Amino acid sequence: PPPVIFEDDRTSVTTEGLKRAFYDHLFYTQGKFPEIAGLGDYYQALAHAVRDRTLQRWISSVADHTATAPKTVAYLSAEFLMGPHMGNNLINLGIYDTVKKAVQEIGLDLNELLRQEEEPGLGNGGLGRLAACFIDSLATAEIPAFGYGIRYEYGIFYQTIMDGWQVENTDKWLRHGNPWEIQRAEWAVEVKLGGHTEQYQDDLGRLHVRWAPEKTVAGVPFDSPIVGYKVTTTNTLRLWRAEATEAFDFSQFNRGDYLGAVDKKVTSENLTKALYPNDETVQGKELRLEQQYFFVSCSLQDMLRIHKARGMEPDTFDQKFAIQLNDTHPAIAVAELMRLLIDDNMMPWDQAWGITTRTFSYTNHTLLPEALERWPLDLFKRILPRHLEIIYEINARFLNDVRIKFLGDDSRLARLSLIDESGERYVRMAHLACVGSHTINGVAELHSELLKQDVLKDFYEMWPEKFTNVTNGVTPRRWMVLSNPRLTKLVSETIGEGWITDLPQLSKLEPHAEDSAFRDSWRAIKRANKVDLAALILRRTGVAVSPDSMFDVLVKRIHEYKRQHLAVLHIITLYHRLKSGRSAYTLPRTFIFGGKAAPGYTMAKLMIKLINAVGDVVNNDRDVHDLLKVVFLPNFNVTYGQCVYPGADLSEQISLAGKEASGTGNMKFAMNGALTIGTMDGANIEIRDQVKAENFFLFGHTASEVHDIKASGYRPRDIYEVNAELRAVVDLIQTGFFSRGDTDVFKPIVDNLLDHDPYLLLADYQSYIDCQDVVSDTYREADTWARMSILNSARSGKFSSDRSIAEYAKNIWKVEAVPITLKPEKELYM
Ligand code: 8GP
Repeated sequence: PPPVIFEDDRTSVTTEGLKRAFYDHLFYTQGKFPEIAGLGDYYQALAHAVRDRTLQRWISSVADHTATAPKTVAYLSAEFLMGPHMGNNLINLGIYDTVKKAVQEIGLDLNELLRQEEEPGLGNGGLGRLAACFIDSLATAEIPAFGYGIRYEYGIFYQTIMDGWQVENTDKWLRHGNPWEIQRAEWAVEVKLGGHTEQYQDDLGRLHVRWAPEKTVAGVPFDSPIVGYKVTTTNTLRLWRAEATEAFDFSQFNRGDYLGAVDKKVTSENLTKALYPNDETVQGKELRLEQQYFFVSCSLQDMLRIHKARGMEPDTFDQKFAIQLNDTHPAIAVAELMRLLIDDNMMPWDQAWGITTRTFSYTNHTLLPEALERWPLDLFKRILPRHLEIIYEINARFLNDVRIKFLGDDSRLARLSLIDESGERYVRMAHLACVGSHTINGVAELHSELLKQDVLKDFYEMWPEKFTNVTNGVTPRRWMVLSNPRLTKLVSETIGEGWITDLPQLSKLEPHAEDSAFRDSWRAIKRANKVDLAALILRRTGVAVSPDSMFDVLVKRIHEYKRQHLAVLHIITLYHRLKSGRSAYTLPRTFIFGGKAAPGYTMAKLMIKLINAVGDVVNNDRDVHDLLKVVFLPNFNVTYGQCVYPGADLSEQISLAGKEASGTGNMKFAMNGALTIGTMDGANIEIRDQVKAENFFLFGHTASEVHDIKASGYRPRDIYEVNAELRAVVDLIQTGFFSRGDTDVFKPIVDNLLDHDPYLLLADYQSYIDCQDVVSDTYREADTWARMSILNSARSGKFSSDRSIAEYAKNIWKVEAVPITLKPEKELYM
């Protein structure tokens, strides 16, 4: 039935107003009427109606920021793994329930509409998702901020599983358009690439350098609103898309080479075509360096434009912008800001360098050596000739300081140099980031310590005062309120709603752990969430799992250091015990895996195949009596995470100590009441500190023990020889039991474990198995488990990204909240 209410208020949030807006957009935006519209149209109509409701706040924020020019954060990140926008916007706008009702009255189901959204998967994993949580917290804290990144046409690949193997498919997330973005063609900028540099004299006879590029591409910004939770502040996520510059098209066109011009156009647009799907390994590809430089140059030019538009000169830039480098992907910004200040704004070197080093700070996200970015010098010079000159100059001045501080220490000079000259020459991006930043931080206490002791030791000795820690966090808006409405309702009814923006208030739940009625409600919620998760699993894998079994979950990128295969050794251990009649009763467990392997990472792909192969055998063996189920949920992403974390009983955080910088999934699980089995790694240590040892299942060697084991010559095969149960387990894989007798498939895994085992699976095996036995015994005591579950959630307050952002704001960025007054629409558009 058509709506009847017509209001003047174009962004009314009454049910009637929302229904009217929905029909308006179905008609005027989608060009459809109900009889021919599909679910996709309904989603788009609703999305536009919701976007309209962000605009009054968004424009009010921009208007205030423009007028008062407050110090602004620019979070530079090659990845923003946002996940679906709609649900989050409904929560943060405070209109979830009204919209649900409006949609219902129209005869539709909000959840079904939410499922229509193609999630923007513009990130690989932890690093990209952290950026998304951080911009949510920035807006909620009312801090003026931009997220700057790349608008990849194809995000992280879509994973399917065929015959147990990962298959990658392109992620066509933009195929139905993106209602959450506004293209700002008028703020496009030009980015140079390649060519050479030349010196010239100005009218006063001073020498300058000019960059004569081989080509230029245009960067076009696409803006999405980032609405703070129940505040007016709405910040901007500005993602850049590469396009051909008009100048280019024309020059070729005029020479009559029309197809050549089109070809060039395609080449330019290739720049932002696809996200590199590698998590923690570098791909020394030219296109990747171009992507990095492209978005950095676009973003810095944009900030300088805004700065000038606010009536200020470049010499005050550092007072108005704090730029965070999310890992080294944007580290070229240090040289680019220097170039813009020196070459384009004619600023003297020392002044420019002062501004630059007061502007940047750098977050490191990994200790893995294979993730440290370095670019072959020749490649770098070919693409960024001017930046190489600037880097040489930065390096010369820097090494001079080193020489003075550590006289006579030549090997230190070689270690610290921005240029690696030990063999083929490389530009070291982490070094550039360290030299150009006033603050350097790791993402959990252990990680920040290890940075100082190991990866960045020489920089720590040079500038100890630059180093600090900011432990990661995750946004409770997406990861509790949106993902777990049942728990949110119970918690808010029990302690009020303050926890949503002040997560430590969850501690008020602690006394309720002793209340049996509360524990019953708590368990009923977990059970209902497990029913939902079981339904998702059935839909995506065809495997029926019982919500009465323990849901034991390991979801994250697939990597040897994260040790998904250690969890597989545990599964096979239980299976072997059942088959050999060694345990009369095993607790029913459902092992749920999810995560993507980098397409070129053979071992990680083999780990996926192993999980599926074991699942095939175990799930179908009648002797097991459905006590064990193993599922691999394909294409784990933010959307699935929202169903997985709330439905987990046990969170597996089993990386080798000293390898996982922080982890953030561990925090999402704990908040939602899962207990953790984990090593002393990353933020696990801090989670255990908070929830207390008795509510955490700890196993494995510590980082310093790992160091000692390796130093004294680790021989994994010795462990295999003496541990009979482990031997039986490895032999099952080795003899082809899970591969229909094929002894070749899993040979690389087995050989690696027995002869190298760089991630010490065998050294941690027994401790893990023993710990898992304790987990099973504890889970059998449903009441004990519920108490522990409540305490985990109640004590997870530290792990809100609001806390992380408050620390960055106060200690690193020196920025403050700028409350925004909502202006009447009429005032804004007149
Ligand atoms: C990740 C770390 O592995 C993880 O421990 C941490 O929680 C997360 O960053 C956020 O700090 N690192 C990466 O995701 C990473 O290095 N990704 C590569 C794509 C660069």
